[in-house]
Amino acid sequence: MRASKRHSKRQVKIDEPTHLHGPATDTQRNSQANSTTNSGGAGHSQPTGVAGAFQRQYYPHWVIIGLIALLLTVGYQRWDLVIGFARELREHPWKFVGRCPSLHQRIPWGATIDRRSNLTLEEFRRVYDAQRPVLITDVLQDWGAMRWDADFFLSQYGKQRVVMKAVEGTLDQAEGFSLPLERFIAHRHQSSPHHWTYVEDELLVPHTAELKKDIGSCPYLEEDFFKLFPQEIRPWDAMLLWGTKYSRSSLHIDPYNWTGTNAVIKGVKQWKLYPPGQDEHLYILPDRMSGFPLKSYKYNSPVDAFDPDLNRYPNFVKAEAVEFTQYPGELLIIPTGWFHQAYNTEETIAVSGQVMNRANYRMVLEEIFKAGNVNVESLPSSFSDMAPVDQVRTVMEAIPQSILDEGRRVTELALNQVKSRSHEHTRSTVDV
Ligand SMILES: O=C(O)CCC(=O)C(=O)O
Repeated sequence: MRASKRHSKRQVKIDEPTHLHGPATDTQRNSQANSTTNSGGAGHSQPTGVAGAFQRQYYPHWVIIGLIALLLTVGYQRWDLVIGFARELREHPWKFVGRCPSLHQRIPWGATIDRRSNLTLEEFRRVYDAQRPVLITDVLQDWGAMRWDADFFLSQYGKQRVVMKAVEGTLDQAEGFSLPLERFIAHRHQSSPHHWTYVEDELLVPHTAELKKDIGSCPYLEEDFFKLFPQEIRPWDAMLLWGTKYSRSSLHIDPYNWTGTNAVIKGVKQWKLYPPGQDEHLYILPDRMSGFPLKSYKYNSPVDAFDPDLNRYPNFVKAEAVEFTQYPGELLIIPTGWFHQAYNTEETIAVSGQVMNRANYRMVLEEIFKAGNVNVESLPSSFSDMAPVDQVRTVMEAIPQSILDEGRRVTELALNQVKSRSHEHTRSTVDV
């Protein structure tokens, strides 16, 4: 639940699971997807019917494919070619998606994810950034974080308080706690399918210099416009995710609809990623806000994709996901607009982050506008002609002082909460 995370960044909102966040409602998410292709500046995107747009766009390709198949079978009796093509499409659907720009967001059944090494920045931007998820396999090896394990945390940071989610039953019964990390470590082997715990803490790593420096760089994520945000409202950028076997996030889109990253240090994660345009099958909880000082809609599904209650959520069977496993040393980059949920099949330590760059900044700004943080009318008329960085700077300058003040207050509160030893356990409900 990165949910609280990124924005929350400042508030150790124990009552709001840090990952559970989710990004936008149907129309909103759909509009994000739409704005990927929108040439207008932020604030000019059209928040309507992106799902329909995708369907309209991909339909002609299937007509063409069908005609070719008909020609080959009827005209030339080449069943072998047709069967070979169908097999290839089933086994390597990404290949076909990659060749059809309008299909980028529409994933055929059985699709899985590309694992890439030696990827150039140019190819990352052209093929993946804000379009398709990707697992990068050759970046984390240089990160100091790869040495992190239970002994390391226990000896160095056992007394530090962290935010943890605990479930007895189903995901929607999650409760939040703040407790010393050593208590989680001591009990981390005690889990079962309906009894598990998950440290989802966004403050420990960013506020501990030695841990922070263990988070290395990634050539594809260097451009990050979040660095232009005033400190008070800038999302924390390294959430510690340490879960027992069976632990999981909620099904959500990240705050501000940013591009998310997830680095697995130890353990194994299973993922379900839902391409945009399927909100109607995901039962997105409407009109929910993150609670961050820089407001953002929260796009969360109440469905646990790894244990769906189909009596309550029957349409969920229609949702198509890209499913895959992530191993230690792999960095996942999740495009803006994709609902996602992770499931730790064994005890797993990971770090998540986010990025706002040339590929997704319009969607992020759109979320900031939608949530009513900035008076869009007050932006200069030249706004949509400005370079991306200038647009971001201009919006940041338009953030009201009251939001910055609130950001400062909430940040201090969160840090004090983390430092406080007055309560061994602080408990509250987790809002999936
Ligand atoms: O690894 C996980 O639990 C999922 C994290 C996630 O989705 C997020 O931080 O947004």
